[in-house]
Amino acid sequence: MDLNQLQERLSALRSETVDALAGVASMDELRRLESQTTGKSGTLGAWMGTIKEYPPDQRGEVGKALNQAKGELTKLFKEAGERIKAGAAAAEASKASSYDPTLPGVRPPVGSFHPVTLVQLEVEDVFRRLGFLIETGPEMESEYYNFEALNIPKLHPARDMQDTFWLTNGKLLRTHTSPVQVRAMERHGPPLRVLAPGRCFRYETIDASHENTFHQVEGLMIDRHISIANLIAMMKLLLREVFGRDLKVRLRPGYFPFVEPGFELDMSCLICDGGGCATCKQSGWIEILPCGMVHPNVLRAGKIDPHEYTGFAFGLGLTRLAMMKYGVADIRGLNSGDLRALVPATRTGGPTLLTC
Ligand code: FA5
Repeated sequence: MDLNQLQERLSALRSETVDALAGVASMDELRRLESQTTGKSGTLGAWMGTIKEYPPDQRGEVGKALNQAKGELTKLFKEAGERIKAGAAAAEASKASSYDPTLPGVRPPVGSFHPVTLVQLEVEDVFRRLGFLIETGPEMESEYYNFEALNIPKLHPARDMQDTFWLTNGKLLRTHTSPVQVRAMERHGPPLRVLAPGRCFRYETIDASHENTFHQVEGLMIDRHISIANLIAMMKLLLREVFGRDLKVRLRPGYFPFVEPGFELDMSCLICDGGGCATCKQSGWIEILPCGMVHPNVLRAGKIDPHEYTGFAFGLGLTRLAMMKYGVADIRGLNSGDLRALVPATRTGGPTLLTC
């Protein structure tokens, strides 16, 4: 194109840009248009690259025309940018002034602790008041603490009572919270009052009352002259505090190698009121609190003299306790991640409601 044609095109580009800018409402759009017009690969940028194609005596004129157009266009883009920014600020200001503090607020979503956590906190509370220490132990446990120190040597048939997840490093996932007993004896020595809540794992068939991952709370009290009477009083107190009333319970002999004598404390199933249902396997009773007097071999493993000290221990099924307290008929609901499982706990007013 010759110089005259270039000048006509520059003037057309100027008026097209003015028209286009009138419809631009955002900074993003503005930047896009600017780059298409004055950017290196935009219309004007391309024309700038043609200066050397003009005869030498016209190049000065061409360059001057192009630079003048670029200056004018740049000014137009700058003014449009200021206009857009001022518009956005005004819109923000008007939004702020339309805020009505008398309108009702929007209720934030609230959550609750998991039912098992709620019951655990309650149990901890009861025992803390009685001077118990809250202890934890490892979930990946050694064979020694999970079995041998608890008077369950290798090849002892009692190992079959708790189907075990063995790990490739020779350790195992603890099958109960009882390993914390000997760990606590070693750490603190007698006299001793310890409560150890935690997760346990068993390789077993899952049904309405059995999961392969569940929670227990271990309790251990060792002192001079501790007797079965102390054990029974403590178990009754625990259930009364958690349920807020006396419950129908039954105590029957139970075998656990780490206690002698051993007991099973069952509570009447609160899902069916003792009538029989899938949760209690139609028996009307839920196994919840096995317990007993600590076996002398276990005291010895914990470096405590059984001639001087006696003690009791219990292994509360915390997940089942949560099911009874909050009316959860199937244990699988509690581990499923289904938020509806939390609703009963929220309704009965857990100790803390968390704002998400
Ligand atoms: C034990 O685990 C013993 N360590 C308890 C104990 C401690 C006895 C101290 C004496 C002295 P048991 O296997 O019965 O015992 O489990 C204890 C409780 O854990 C049961 O009563 C039950 O409430 C709960 N439980 C056991 N297996 C499961 C499971 N698969 N799913 C949910 N809860 C379970």
